[in-house]
Amino acid sequence: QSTLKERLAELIPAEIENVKAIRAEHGQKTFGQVTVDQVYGGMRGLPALLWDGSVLDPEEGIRFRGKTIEECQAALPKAPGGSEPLPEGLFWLLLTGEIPTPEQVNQLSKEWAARAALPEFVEEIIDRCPGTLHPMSQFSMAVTALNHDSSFAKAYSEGISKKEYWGHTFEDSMDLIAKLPNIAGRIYQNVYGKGKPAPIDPSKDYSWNLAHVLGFSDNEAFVELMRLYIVIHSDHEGGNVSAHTGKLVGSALSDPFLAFGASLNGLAGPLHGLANQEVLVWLRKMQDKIGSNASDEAVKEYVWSTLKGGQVVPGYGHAVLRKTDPRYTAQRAFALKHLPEDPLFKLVGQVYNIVPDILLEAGKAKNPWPNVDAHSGALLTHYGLHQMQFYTVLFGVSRAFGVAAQLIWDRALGAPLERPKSYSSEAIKKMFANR
Ligand code: AMX
Repeated sequence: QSTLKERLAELIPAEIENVKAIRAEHGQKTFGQVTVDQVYGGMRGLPALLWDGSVLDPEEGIRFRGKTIEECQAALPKAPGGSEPLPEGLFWLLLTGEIPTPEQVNQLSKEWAARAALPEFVEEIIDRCPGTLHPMSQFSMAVTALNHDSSFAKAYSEGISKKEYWGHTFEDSMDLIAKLPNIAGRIYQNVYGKGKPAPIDPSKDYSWNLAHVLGFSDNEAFVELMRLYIVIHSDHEGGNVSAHTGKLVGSALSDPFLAFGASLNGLAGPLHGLANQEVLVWLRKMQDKIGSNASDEAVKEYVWSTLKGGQVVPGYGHAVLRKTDPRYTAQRAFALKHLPEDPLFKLVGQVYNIVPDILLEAGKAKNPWPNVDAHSGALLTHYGLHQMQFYTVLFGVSRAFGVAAQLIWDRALGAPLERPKSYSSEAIKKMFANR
């Protein structure tokens, strides 16, 4: 059976031809107009990027290589005795569009475990960070520092042909993904004062090892949660801040460590990945103010006070989605199976019944429904991972899968430097003065 790299090497020539054919036939056609409002409005809806791993439908949500989350749950290989898909298989799917065999997935688990060790100086960087430095800043620093051993950067400086870019990008991407559990584990154990992370077990899968370095691998349900968590957080098409940043920085031929380090800095923003931390902070503040088991009326009043204070309700709304995020629904299904009586899960459900109507009544948000971040913190808290500032790190570990897959394809397809056009307000005024 082929390895992932061998399979990719087989697929790349045909995809290069496919892209050539698309461009020959459709290259001069237009998607439609670009309005001045889109330039001022965060480029919402502007077709501008190629992204093969996943496509986001506003009504239906994400599909990974054409497959919904439920379809991935059904089709991707599972761990022995497990029922959630293994992220190893998802990475294979993102890269190739194909479902791997259990042996191929097993081989990826082994390869990642073999590549997991961190250079000593990276461990020292993490160890020297003050516990008060946000885990996401520590995370991006450590990932950026891995560029020290980048196969791509080394080969590029020695002079390689463009045809060889993807192979080195693949090697770096495999190293990147493989090393993330050790980085995350080290940050977690340092910040929360628990000693050093347990060693990676080469006989186990990636998610088990992630749970292990955090100190939760003896809870099989938590390990299953990590498998589902990584899969659903891995990729959300190309325009979101972390994905687009990785692609943009990679387009300068910065290696995958530099590119993904930049992604993480974007993910660390409260309107993006940090929202999973913000949701828990918000729920805890609510409980402090109105108590646990509060009435619907009290919750409504708290939601209104958030909006009246000029703040967003974290975990709700989305730049593309216009329905409940299927990533939220998948986590809800997990909670109903594993922790139906958990009080925080019940509060998340109560909030779900209340917030959309209020956001609709307030009349600003284009999407009143919950996104992925409205749910994840409650699940992590249930298993004892209650350190909210750490939540976005887990999002980051997952997001590497999607960003890395696209970086490899970008180099395989010879994607050029990104360089869109910007205008000043003065220039825009002049341009449209007589139109
Ligand atoms: N609570 C209150 N107001 C909200 C809101 C929310 N959850 N979602 C949107 N709005 C407001 C916006 O702030 C904006 O107000 P303004 O006109 O005064 O600037 C108005 O509604 C229109 O915004 P929009 O077009 O509906 O959303 P957007 O595409 O500009 O932004 C997002 C999308 C996610 C940033 C926004 O919905 C938000 O801030 N949500 C809360 C934070 C959050 O959950 N982020 C995580 C998103 C998922 C992820 O990336 N991990």
